[in-house]
Amino acid sequence: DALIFLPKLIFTGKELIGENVERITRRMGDLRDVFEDKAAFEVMDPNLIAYHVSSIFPVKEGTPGGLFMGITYLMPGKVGDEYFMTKGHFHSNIDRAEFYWGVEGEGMLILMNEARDVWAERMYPGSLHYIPGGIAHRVANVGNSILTFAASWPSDAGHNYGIIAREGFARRLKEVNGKPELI
Ligand code: PAN
Ligand code: ZN
Repeated sequence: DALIFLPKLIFTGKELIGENVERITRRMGDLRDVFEDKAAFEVMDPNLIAYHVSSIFPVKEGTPGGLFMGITYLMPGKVGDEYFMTKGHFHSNIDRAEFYWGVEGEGMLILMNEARDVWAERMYPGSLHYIPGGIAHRVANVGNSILTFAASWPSDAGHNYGIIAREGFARRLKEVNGKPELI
């Protein structure tokens, strides 16, 4: 827990904490739909932490024109031959874009358009990723240490997890001969 930095929001000269800053934790038990290997998943501790997200909300969710920012801390590990990864989502307002940038560790940003074409970008400290509107996004930790990345998205983007929970991504990132490969 000490590893997890909770940002402090400096907003027009005032320092705000509490209702404007939130930390959520996702455990293995929250990621039932994510992994393909159900047998490997079932033997894992459902309380094991997969990731934390510390988010900053300078304005109310849904406000047009504002921005949010969040820092995700994704643990290393695998379920079968798939790396620990985020749930992944389209934005509810599907045309809303987002920036992701790598802070520490090694990851792969997995992207899918509405036609279900899938591709991936390597994440590393200093990597910057522009995710256009209409693109579902998910991150896998392909290293042996915590993967930290930051994100900024419009305050009226919203999150649509349903499509990905039901249909997944059209390709899966797996470890093949010790290396990540989209299959
Ligand atoms: C990110 C993600 C964060 C966790 O802040 O919400 O990395 O991933 P899931 O939300 O898919 O579980 C973002 O994309 N915000 O829009
Ligand atoms: Zn997003």
